[in-house]
Amino acid sequence: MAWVPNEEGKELAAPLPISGVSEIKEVKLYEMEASPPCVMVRSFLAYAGIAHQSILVSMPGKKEIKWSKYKKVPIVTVNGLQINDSYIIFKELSRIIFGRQLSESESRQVHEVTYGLLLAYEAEIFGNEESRSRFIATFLKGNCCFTCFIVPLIRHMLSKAPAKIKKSNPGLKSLDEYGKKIRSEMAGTFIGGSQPGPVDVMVWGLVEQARHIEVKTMESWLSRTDLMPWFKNMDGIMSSKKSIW
Ligand SMILES: N[C@@H](CCC(=O)N[C@@H](CS)C(=O)NCC(=O)O)C(=O)O
Repeated sequence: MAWVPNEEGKELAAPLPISGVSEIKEVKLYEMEASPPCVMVRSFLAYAGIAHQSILVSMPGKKEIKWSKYKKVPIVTVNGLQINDSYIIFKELSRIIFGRQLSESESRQVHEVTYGLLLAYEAEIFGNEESRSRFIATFLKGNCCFTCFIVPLIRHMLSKAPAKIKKSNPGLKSLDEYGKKIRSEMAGTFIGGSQPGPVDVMVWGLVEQARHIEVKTMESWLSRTDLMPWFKNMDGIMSSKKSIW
C-alpha cells in the first residue's frame, strides 16, 4: 500500500516498516535551524547517532517542501517515508531507537512537551522583543539572499505568535507548571528513569535552543523548577554526541 504521511497531531495510518536503527538507510530532515521543534528532532537524531541530511526550508515560500501537503517543519523522511510533526516523529522514532513502544505515560509526556511546554516556551520568547531579535538572527541562516524583506515580515509574524498560540491553545499552562510536573514525574536521574528517554531529549533540545539563541528563559526555568541537576546530567550525555549546530 502507498505510504500516507500523517497530519499534525494525528497518528500515522501504519507504523514505519522498520524495526531497528540498522534498517535505517536514509534520513532527511526538512527544518529551520533554530525552530524549537526542529531542534528537538535534531537532538533526537544526534542522541541516537542517526546520520541525516538536513534540508533548510526557506521562508516565506518554503520551496524546499513544495512537494509536501504538510507545510510546517519539521518533516522527516526515513527511507523515503514521510513523517510530520515532532510529536509523531518522536513517538515513531522512539519505537525504533529504544526498541520498544512508549508507555502510556511517556506518550502523554511527549504530547505535553510538544503541545504544552514547547508552545509555552515559544509564547514566552516571542513575547519579548529582545529574545525575538535573537531568534531572528539565528533563524535567518539559510535565508540570506532574502534577508532584506524577510526580517520585517518574520518580526511581524513572531510578534503576533504569542496571542495566536494562546488563542489556539486555551488550556495552555505556564512554563513553570510544565516544568514542575516534569520534575514531579521524574522516574530516576532522568525523566525516563535510570537512562534518558525521549522526553529527556526533547526538553534538553528546548534548553539547548534557548542557549544557542542566547536567551536566559530556559536557564532560569531550570533553576526555578529544580531541574538544573537533571539538565547537567543530560548535558553531559549530549556533549558526547555529534553537535546539533
Ligand atoms: N506541532 C508541530 C508544530 C510545527 C510548527 O509549528 N513549525 C513551525 C516552525 S517552528 C512552522 O513550520 N511554521 C510555518 C508555518 O506554520 O507556516 C511540531 O511540533 O512539529
